[in-house]
Amino acid sequence: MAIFKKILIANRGEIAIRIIRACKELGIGTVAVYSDREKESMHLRLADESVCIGPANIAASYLNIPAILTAAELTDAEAIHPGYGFLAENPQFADACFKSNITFIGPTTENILTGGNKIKAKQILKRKGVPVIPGSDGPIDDEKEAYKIAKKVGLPVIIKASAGGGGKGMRVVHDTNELANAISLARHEAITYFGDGSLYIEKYITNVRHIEVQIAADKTGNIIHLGERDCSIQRRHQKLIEEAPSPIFTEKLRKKVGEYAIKAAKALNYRNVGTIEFILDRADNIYFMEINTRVQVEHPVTEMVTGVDIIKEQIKLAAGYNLSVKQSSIVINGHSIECRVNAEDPVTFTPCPGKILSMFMPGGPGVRVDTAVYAGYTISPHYDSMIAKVIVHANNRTEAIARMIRALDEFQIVGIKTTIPFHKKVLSNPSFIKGKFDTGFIEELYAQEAAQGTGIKNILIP
Ligand code: MV4
Repeated sequence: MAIFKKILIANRGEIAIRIIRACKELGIGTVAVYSDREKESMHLRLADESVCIGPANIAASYLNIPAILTAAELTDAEAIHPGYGFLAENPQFADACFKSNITFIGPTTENILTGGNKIKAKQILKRKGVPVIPGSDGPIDDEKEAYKIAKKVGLPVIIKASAGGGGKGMRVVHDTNELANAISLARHEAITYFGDGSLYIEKYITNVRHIEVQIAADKTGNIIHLGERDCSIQRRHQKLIEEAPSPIFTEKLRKKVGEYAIKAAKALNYRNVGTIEFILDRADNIYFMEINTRVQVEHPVTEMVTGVDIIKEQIKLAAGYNLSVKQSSIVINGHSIECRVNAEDPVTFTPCPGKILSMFMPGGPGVRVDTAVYAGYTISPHYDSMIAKVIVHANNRTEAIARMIRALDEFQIVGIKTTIPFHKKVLSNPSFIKGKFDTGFIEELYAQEAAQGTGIKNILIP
């Protein structure tokens, strides 16, 4: 078996560059794709070749399956890495690659389909003994059925779209009077956004932490997990700070959740790299939530604490190699934190695209910056607002926090607003420092400050 000679990267920004870096270290040629208004993008300069796939409108370029397959055929690329977002979890794309005799660097089409069908995934895992949240065992047909389940599991409950995920198409219900309305609104949303109105209902668990486990599986069915990431610091389902390991995890809990993740991957006949998402309640109960069938934005924190290059491993697995590491040699070393720096107002989170006039990037011991921007680059409103990931690694969480504050202090960006002041504020918050937070932390912080009338603006802007 041989590694690929050439890979096309069907993405842009920092993740395209992250993939190009892995390819270069593996001796693989790279093809970048870009839209016609992106001639200044760094991923084009770093790749061996580049192909324009259409106009800036993402539907016509980064989501344009025929254009991307044509680019791969024209350049003789043997495989396509989709990165995250865009076509990464599109089963039609994975299937189209397969039919064009191009390797899709990711799991099987079947894995992607199951990951996108939350009802089916939950049913499979429940049968195999992975803990799931009490609720409907399949899709709910009407409010009568939903009412029965709400009575059984107790209020509040949550209505979720089977095709949803990442917080889209969900509705929390606190009173049975609201059930009928919530179902019809959720159904309408699910049909509009996902083209599938299937809904399910669960007990709504409050004050949860978002815990996800990185897994990797080879074609022989060997599966390993690389420990957990705690992604509870988020706002409106947009993750802002992630860390590994979780500050509240014990070795015992890690072992348990790791075993659930491996059990889940086995049950799904999973291949390549992926993430099993869980929620952890205040009593340390852990429940399966979703499967993410892609490499995630926050994968670097796991790389820092395990020493495993997840992208290189992903490419090698797609080429047919077996896992390069055994579970017994995975050790969690120190602590890693990632801050997503967005081109947004640090108070309102409104996107602020524009030109970076000058910039200085942090460095020094234990600091990694994954980015595609540079001084003189203009951030386009066509793409998402994440412009850099600052990742630190240190011996322990206290040192990692100090290192992140130091790195963000060094980071100079002139010309656009960024979320750096927001991150500095969270990193010095006593509850964050103690590791005492849940997915409601950011919203609560903002509500508190509004109530105190301190005006977060005055605190945030130095
Ligand atoms: C839940 C929940 C509480 N109870 N389900 C949000 C995104 C999707 N992955 C699942 N989500 C949740 N599902 C039950 N039954 C709370 C959330 C949730 C959440 C989960 C992970 C990270 C952030 C979150 C923020 C709000 C709600």
